Amino acid sequence: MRIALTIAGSDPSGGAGIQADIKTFRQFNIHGLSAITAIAIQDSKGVRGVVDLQAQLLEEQLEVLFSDFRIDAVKTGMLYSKENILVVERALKRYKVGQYILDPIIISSSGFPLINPDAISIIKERLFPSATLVTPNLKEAEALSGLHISDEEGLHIAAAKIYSLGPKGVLIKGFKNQGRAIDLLYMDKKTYRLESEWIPEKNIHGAGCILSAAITASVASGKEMHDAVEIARSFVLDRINSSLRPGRENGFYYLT
Ligand code: PXL
Repeated sequence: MRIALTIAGSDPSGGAGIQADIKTFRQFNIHGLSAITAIAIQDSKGVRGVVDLQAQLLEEQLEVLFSDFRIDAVKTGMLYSKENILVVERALKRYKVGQYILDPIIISSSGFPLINPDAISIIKERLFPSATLVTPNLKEAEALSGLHISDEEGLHIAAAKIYSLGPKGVLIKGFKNQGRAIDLLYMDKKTYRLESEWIPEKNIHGAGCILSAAITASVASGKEMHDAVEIARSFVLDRINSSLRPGRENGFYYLT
């Protein structure tokens, strides 16, 4: 049995975070473990608040999980605090994690901050060098690189700058060009331009979490990174096409 661990926040509305990761792992026949970093207060209209847990609580969750299970891949989502980041850094080193997918969660689709501002430089410094893949969306890539991305050239420059922080690969998601969605995968000194249809008019919640969870599940089951990214992209595209609005009115679309 292949096993993946997500270290992330709880989204009680069931669209992103831990809940989305576990559902996605299941869809890839992977046994999912989870360690909770923070709890978002949210419904289908967006995040209303976030409360982070004590870092010691995270440390204890990780200690028992790593001591019992042979974990094939780890994913981090919302870590929120500097203290949580330092706990994850220690665990990754102590338990020699081979495959680590880092989704650098900074802000929710509804615009709510999902990391303490003082923790952004810490995550870059302490966790990026251990990551097999970092998966920022366009806004996160701008925040991490300090660059404004306005064209595909800018996308390449931002990817190279994030790569220089030490991860083995960088996937920047969601650049829009002439009605197409362009993702850029930068690894092994190569860039791969991944193109698909842009699905307009839908405000979607959780797609980023599900993409990185699907990549994590695929590498946990033994896929190479490039193949894992391709598989995860088509999985998410398919789920976006069948997404639904579970809330009462005018809320986000969720990937079912
Ligand atoms: O989609 C980013 C995200 C990640 N993790 C949690 C969230 C959200 C967005 O709402 O709530 C827990």
